[in-house]
Amino acid sequence: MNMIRSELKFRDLFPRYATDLYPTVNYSEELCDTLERIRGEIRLLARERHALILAHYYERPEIQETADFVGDSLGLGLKARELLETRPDVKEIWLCAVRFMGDTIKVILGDRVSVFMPEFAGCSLVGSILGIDFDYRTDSAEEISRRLLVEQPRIHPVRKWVDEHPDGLVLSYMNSDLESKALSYAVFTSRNAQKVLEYVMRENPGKPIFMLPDQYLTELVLRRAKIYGSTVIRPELVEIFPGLCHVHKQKISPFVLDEAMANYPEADLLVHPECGCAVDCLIRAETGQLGSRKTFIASTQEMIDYAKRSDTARQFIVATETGHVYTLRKNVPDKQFMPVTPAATCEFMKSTTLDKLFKSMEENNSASYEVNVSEDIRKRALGAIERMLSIT
Ligand code: CIZ
Ligand code: SF4
Repeated sequence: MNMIRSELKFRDLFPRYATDLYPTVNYSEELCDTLERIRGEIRLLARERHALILAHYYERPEIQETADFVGDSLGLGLKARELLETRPDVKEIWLCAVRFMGDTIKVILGDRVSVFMPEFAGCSLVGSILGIDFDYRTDSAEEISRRLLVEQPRIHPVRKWVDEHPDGLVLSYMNSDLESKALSYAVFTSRNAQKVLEYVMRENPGKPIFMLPDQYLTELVLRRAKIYGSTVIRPELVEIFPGLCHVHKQKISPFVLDEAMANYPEADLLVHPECGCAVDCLIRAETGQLGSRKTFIASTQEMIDYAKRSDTARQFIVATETGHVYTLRKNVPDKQFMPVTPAATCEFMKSTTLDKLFKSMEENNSASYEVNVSEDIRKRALGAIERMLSIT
């Protein structure tokens, strides 16, 4: 999605759309004006550097309002590919997202465009793959992100699976380390997980498949295939990796969703498949346990499209990372969006601040912010990423 930067001033936007989502930030008029001034400086730097700023939907509101393009991970990948063909003037991409999305963009762009990130932020799903345990109550996001960049398992679990299943195919989520993508047949995101799995099973009948890392997302795709009688997806051939996102699993449990439903008895539900409550929600919706409440379990981009076109519901409970609630409110201003809980924030996505973006772009030598990918792994990962982009 091309989110157009708002004409409204930050002081008119953030107190209205963001205050309840960021209880620790006081979006006072003074702070809004300061952020707006920094945005102005960043826009000047972007022009000087022939740079485009891309951001994920889970980023802070001020980052979303500074970027040239805001999207989900698939949208960001497609945007990168489009730039290759249409914007020879662009020399740099500054990406505000998690590192694993940055790797993917770099693989797509190769040497043509330099990719920078103000923060090499991690993701708990990648920690699940690499078998690195964290305590999110005590370990800082910076420390976890740093460990995810340097620590490697002695034997990569995907390599082990590939060695044990010579005819098997790996499908890895966008939020996976680059080695997993390099060992994969195709990458997928929450927007196209079902489509990619269907495509792969149709093209490779009977082959075992390893789908990683988010357990709930995979379970949801398989459960849906059973409920709706898919003639292509054969769940018995799919091995589920037991990875989980700590935000969606721990902070958005069935209990948390029930509490939000009690508070908003009329609201429909927008639920992300990574949530701890997603499969439960699908079953309850299918068996009529949610009454007249409509339930839409989908990716961030699909939530926006659905909320825009829905002509019955006026109120939605949003079960995903809180950054996206801002995006929904901003894009669909005639409807009301409530976070399932304001606690569902991802410290990795939030570790990119406007100040960090400004300081990293301002430095003469931005090399320490550059995303570098060796040519060997780039070549190995490109096929799986391109396959996903071509299926979509
Ligand atoms: O694919 C993405 O960008 C993520 C992480 C979530 C979503 O549903 O879009
Ligand atoms: Fe990773 Fe979860 Fe944060 Fe998304 S919300 S970036 S899956 S830790």
